Amino acid sequence: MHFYRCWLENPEANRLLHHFQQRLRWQQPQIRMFGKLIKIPRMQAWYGEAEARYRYSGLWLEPIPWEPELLALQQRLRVDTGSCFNAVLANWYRNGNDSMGWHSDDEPELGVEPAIASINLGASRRFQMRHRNGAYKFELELSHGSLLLMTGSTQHHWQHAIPKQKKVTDPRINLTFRSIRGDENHGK
Ligand SMILES: O=C(O)CCC(=O)C(=O)O
Ligand SMILES: [Mn+2]
Repeated sequence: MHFYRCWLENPEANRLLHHFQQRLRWQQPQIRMFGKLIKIPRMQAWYGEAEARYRYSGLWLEPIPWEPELLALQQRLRVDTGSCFNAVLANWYRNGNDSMGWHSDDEPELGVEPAIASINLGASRRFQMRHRNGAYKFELELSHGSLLLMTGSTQHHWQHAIPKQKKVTDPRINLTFRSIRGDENHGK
């Protein structure tokens, strides 16, 4: 795992935060939890190449074709990380009441040791990580303009979460770039 605190300069990060808040096609899908349908506690949008269909918390997401600023970030990530991502899940936490529960990004569509590049814009939020064996837990502060790169066996051994932070009033956008394998590769 690598963390780059100042991957984007402040003026660019500010511009992108406003751009994505206004321009992405945000939705608040429902998921089934304990037999009930509930809205996820944040807004979400899935962009990328046509083959990048993704199952996330039991939802099938059809990608919206790349938006120019998302594509520009994808190209920058290819240069900086060497990974070629074909899709991005955008999460908009409107304030500290929005959150994401414990999970790992280990869906079969992502392959065995997925690289995931996570860009942060807006309010700083706590990113918690816990080892599956229960022995270790730590957290990072994901600040405006930072990049978190998760690679190798991270998703296999660790879960992560964004807890609610009642005192946070500002919005945050997180972009997790992923590489989804097409249907023909599933199960191999
Ligand atoms: O908002 C974040 O930093 C985490 C997002 C995340 O874990 C995900 O989209 O799978
Ligand atoms: Mn995740």
